[in-house]
Amino acid sequence: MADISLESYRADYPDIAGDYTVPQRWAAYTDEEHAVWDLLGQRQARLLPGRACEAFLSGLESLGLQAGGIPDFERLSEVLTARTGWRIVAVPGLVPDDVFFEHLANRRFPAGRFIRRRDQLDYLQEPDVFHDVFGHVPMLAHPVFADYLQAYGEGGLRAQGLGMLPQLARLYWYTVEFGLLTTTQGLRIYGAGIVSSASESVFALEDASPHRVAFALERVMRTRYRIDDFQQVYFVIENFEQLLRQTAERDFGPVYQRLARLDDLAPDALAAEDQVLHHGTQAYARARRAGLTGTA
Ligand code: HBI
Ligand code: FE
Repeated sequence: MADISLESYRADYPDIAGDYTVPQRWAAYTDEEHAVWDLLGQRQARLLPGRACEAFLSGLESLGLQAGGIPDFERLSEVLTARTGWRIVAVPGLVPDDVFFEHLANRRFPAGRFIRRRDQLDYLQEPDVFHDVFGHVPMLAHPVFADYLQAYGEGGLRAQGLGMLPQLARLYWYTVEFGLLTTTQGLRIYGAGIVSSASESVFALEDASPHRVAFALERVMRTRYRIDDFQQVYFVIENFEQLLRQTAERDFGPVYQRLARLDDLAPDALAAEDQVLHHGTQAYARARRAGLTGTA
């Protein structure tokens, strides 16, 4: 794991604060950086109708995030605060878990300040401003999801010291980043990692390879994940109230006690109690292991 200490960031970000925030310095973005945003935004705007959920699409539209360059966090925060009380703060990249939880618990979403280069449009492990703002911020305009993300941050703060942070990170991963939602029109995406990726926006919904399994809190918290490729399983929620109920005010102590006695599940495993919506072929993952397909 890369060094994410304050000291190591200070070399490139001399004005980093104790909570890892930095000034966005919006005026310093180049025309090329704004053009990369617009290119990514326009590409996703074509793909997402009929794939992303209504809450995401209406947030994207009403916050004006599809084009017009990299947003100014100050102005964006004004609009968002009026809706749900959330603000966007700039950070250099990944921040430590406790810092991340503290921001979320206080309705501040930490967003990377930098943007990927034109030759990295499809693949990036570090969260940049396109992933963080285009991917995450539209959902923060949805009141129930906004409460869920705060509840996740509070749950993280409560869970510190229980030694179960990997399990909590899985909940974030399989909901906030890679979550799917049932609707009367079929499955829709709400996860930021999917909506900010052209290839995964199609794969997550339409490919036969990954499993699609009904969301269950402890099942999700047992499931390892991969950060370097498409997911092998997606978890499907019924609605955002379900997510909020499972997380808000929850005492994670008993959950963790039960989890401590259970083995972790591999990303492609199915469990006996799963409500399987689509039993994946895992053909994509198998081909990747055999080296048959290119890098996504
Ligand atoms: N930092 N900037 C940033 N963005 C994240 O999504 C993030 C992070 N630090 C920790 C983290 N996510 C997760 O691993 C936590 O949910 C545990
Ligand atoms: Fe993210």
